[in-house]
Order: sequence, then C-alpha cells, then structure tokens
Amino acid sequence: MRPFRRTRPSTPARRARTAAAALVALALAAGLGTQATASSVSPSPAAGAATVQQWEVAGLSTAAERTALSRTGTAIDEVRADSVVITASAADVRRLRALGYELSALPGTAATDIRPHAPSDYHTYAAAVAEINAVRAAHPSLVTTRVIGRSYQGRDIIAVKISDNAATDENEPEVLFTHNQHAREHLTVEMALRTLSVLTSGYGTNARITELLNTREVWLIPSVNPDGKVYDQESGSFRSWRKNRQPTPGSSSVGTDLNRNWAYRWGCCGGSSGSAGSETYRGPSAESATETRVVADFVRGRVIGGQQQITAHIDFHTYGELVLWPYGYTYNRTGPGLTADDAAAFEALGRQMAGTNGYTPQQSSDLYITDGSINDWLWANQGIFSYTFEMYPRSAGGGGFYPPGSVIARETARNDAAVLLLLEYADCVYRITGRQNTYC
Ligand code: 0X9
Ligand code: CA
Ligand code: CA
Ligand code: ZN
Repeated sequence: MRPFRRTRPSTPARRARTAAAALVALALAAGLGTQATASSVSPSPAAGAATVQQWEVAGLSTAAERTALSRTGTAIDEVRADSVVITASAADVRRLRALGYELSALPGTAATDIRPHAPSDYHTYAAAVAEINAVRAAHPSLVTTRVIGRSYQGRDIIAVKISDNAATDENEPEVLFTHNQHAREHLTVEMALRTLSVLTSGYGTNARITELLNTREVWLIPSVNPDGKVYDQESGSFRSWRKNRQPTPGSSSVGTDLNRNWAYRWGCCGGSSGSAGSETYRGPSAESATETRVVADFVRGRVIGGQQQITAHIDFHTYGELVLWPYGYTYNRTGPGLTADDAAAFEALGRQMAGTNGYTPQQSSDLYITDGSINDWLWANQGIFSYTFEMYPRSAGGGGFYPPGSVIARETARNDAAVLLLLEYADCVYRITGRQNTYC
C-alpha cells in the first residue's frame, strides 16, 4: 500500500535551517568562576545517593563546542546562546574544571531542593498502567494493549494500540509514539496518557479524529524505561536519573543511556560515551540494553510482507521545547539513506509541527552530535520518519526536568495538534513537499 522508496535522484539541498533561537542567558558573564565554591559542590548527600544538580557551563556557543563537551561523556540538558546546562555530580564538576571548563551552579536544582510533586501530579509507572487499562476497558473496540517485553528488572513494557477495530491488524499506516527513554523525563509519560485520552474521547465525537483512527493504527509506548522512572520518582525525592537500571558487567556502574544504544552507527562519532559511569554511556554493544532491544524487536515485528508498517514516529523527551530530526550523528543535512528529498520532507513536517506548538525546529545535530539515537536507527534502518520532541520547559527556570504538576494539562495539550498532523501525513510524509507521486 505504501511502498517505501528512497532511490530517486536528489534535488539540491536547501540550507534553510536557522540557528536555534535559544534563550540568551543574560546573567552569564558575571562571576562564573566564583559562584561554584568547594562548599557548593559538596552539599549533604541525600539518602546515600551521589549529589547531583544542574550547572551552567560557560563559553560554548557552537555545535562543535557543545559536541566537544559531549565527548567527555556529559549529557547536555539545555542549550543556551553562549552556554549549556548540564546535570553533574561533584566528581563530574571536578573533572570538567580540570579540563578547563567554567562551571557555575544553578541554584535550586539539587535533588534535595526539588520539592516532590504532590502524589497525584505525575503518574507513577503503576498508576500510568492502571489508567491505560481503565481507558482500554472503556473503549474495548478502539484500544488494545500488549506487553512487548520486560525491562531489565522485569517490569512490563507496554504498547497501546489505538484504531478502529483495534484487535485486528488492518492495512492502515501505522504511527509510533515512544516516551520516557530517559528516566527523569516524567512529563513525557503524561504526554502518552494525554494522547490516549484525546484519541479515545475524540473518536465518534470529532470528525477529524474519527477519520484518522479509521485510517491509521497508532502505537503508544508510554514508558520505554519503567525501571528508570520508578527509581527516579519513588524514593521520596527525585534522583535526576537518566539511564536504565541495568548494571554494566565488569563495572560497579549502573545504567545505559537508551538513546545512545540503538543499532545505527552506534558509538561512531563522539556522540556517546564508552565509560560505564557516564550519563551518555552507550552500553557494551548496540541493543545491549534490555529496553532498547524490546522496542527494536517490536519495531522489526511491524515489518509485514517485507514492508515496515510504521511510517512516522515521535520520541518524546524533556526539555527545551524543540522539534528535532535526523541525522544526529553528523552535522551534514543529508547522509547515507537520507537524500535531499528526504531531508526536505523531514524539515517541512518538522517545521509545520513546530508551528503548532511554538517549539524550535532544527536538525538534532544543530544542538550537538548524538550517536546511537532512536531517530537515526528508525530512519536509516526502518525508513520511518522519526522525530524527537523536547517538551516543556524551554529552560531550567521553568523547572527543568521537574516542572510543577500544574503545567501538565497545558503542556501536554500543547502537542495535540502536532500529534494529529503527524497522523495526517502518515499515509505519505512526502506529500508535505508535493513529492507523493515520486515516493508513495
Ligand atoms: O540527548 C538526548 O538523547 C536528547 N536530549 S535529552 O536532554 N532529553 O537527553 C536529544 C536527542 C536528540 N538527538 C537525536 N535525536 N539524534
Ligand atoms: Ca483499524
Ligand atoms: Ca496494520
Ligand atoms: Zn531525554
């Protein structure tokens, strides 16, 4: 029905991207070396956990400079005009200062400073599963769930399917949404629950949603990383945890960065770390992380008759208010398997989605190089138009990874239109650049 062909000659690449219009950190210039005193890097540790908090790293304004920082194994939380924000332990801070980086502490960002959300604000993993099951029970012909596998610690990794005749695999374009690869990005699980609610309550009441669900099959994976989510959320205070909870053999470190563990150009390009303790540890091999493997196997399982059924995808993260597209491993706009026509379609749909939510659209490597990301694998290996959304807030001042529960409704609803737009173009993303006759 939707032959996937990417073999036509390229048109000349358009260099239409604008640089990211990141917030200018006005307070940046003053006192960088003086704020981060020894006492501010060694506050009392919480419950035996290594103390981590956010820091601003000064004097970085280009993607190459940010990638150089990434190469030290640092995960970048936020890109500003002339600096970045990172989450770092006291040991990380010492190491980075020894390398010549200027770091200043961002007040109020230590785990001990972040007030736990009210219990009802953000769903726990168990509460999210319970809500999904309740929605399924209320809409049995529209919603099915399947356990696609189990996490390292044995939790169910669930895929929710939403379509007319959901129990039947129909010949309709399939769309995938993944959430919560990174443990602390709890707002993304709320995003999955929001989409589930919008689609199920809109079916039969909203003509556009009804038509979309009659002609598409939607897959939601609300938590790719349930072990990490539970670890981050359920100890009494947040732990700023990013990775999964799988121990690394031959090391005392725990956790692989799932979004550096995908099997396309894994570890190729300085966009991940080979050190087990790093926040961007790529794992000992591609798909070594239990959860990456489970989701990759699910995606491979959507190849039917030699044809990948999933055509479009969003991977939800926080934070930064960005719409990102591949490749992440290279600064180039095109690459193997990514022609100028492909790039034009990625960019056009990315910009149009960003027009609905006010996020900043850009190729992901405009920020910094990442290798082994889900977007690169889904495109290069499976031919799926794959985006990353970095949700609210735009900067650390909005709460970073832990915004108050009062923003959940607004900031998930903010993406409703973009989600529907992706569903609309899932029959043929090239339609957005008028190239459907060539490619679909
Ligand atoms: O670094 C990441 O994995 C994502 N940012 S986050 O702060 N949520 O960790 C961005 C990934 C974007 N890069 C690619 N999609 N290649
Ligand atoms: Ca259907
Ligand atoms: Ca199908
Ligand atoms: Zn993330």
